[in-house]
Amino acid sequence: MKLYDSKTAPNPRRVRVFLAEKSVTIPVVQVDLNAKENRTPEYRSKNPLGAVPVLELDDGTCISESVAICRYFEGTTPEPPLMGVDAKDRALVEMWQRRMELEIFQPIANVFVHTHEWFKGRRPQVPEWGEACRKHALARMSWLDGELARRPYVAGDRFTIADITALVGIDWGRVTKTRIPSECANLLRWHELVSNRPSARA
Ligand SMILES: N[C@@H](CCC(=O)N[C@@H](CS)C(=O)NCC(=O)O)C(=O)O
Repeated sequence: MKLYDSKTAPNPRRVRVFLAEKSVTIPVVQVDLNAKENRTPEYRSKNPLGAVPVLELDDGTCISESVAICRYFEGTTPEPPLMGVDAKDRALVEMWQRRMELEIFQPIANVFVHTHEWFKGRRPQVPEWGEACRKHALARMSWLDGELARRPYVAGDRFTIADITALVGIDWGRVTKTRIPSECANLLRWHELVSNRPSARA
């Protein structure tokens, strides 16, 4: 099997952090997004949407979508569990993972897509929408700060995929100066905690 990755891109980093937590290493193929290697017919035959990451299995099956790839490895390498341990816990981790994706990661992605030079000529840009998403992301960070007053990690007492999604999204925000507000002491404490895990360097 191999992972189609792009070293500086946030979505593949979610998978790399997940794999590092599981101590799983697999062959990696770097896809150069600047050179539009992800737009070639060959790459699109693996993911018609032309995005990284993609996990290609030995039988040729291609799995894209970061969380779907993580789900595969949660099944093949259950320890340590990163997506919940029983029915209730799995549902709660999924709830928090989706909240982190929809309310933190995606708005921060939208700031980048709609305001950053890199996407000029690649996607239609609506800078006003980018700024609205920045406001939304900052408001959601304040909300998350309140949640983290009650527990160490996003979904409870244990590090999970919800922390990975939030960490990668928040780190991505640096590129567009969408940073954790200084008054968010709990979120800053959490960010330091998860950034100090060896997996955060993946
Ligand atoms: N929903 C997908 C998003 C994948 C995605 O948007 N990947 C970005 C890199 S972070 C990409 O390949 N962008 C290249 C492009 O849009 O040209 C996932 O969860 O993996």
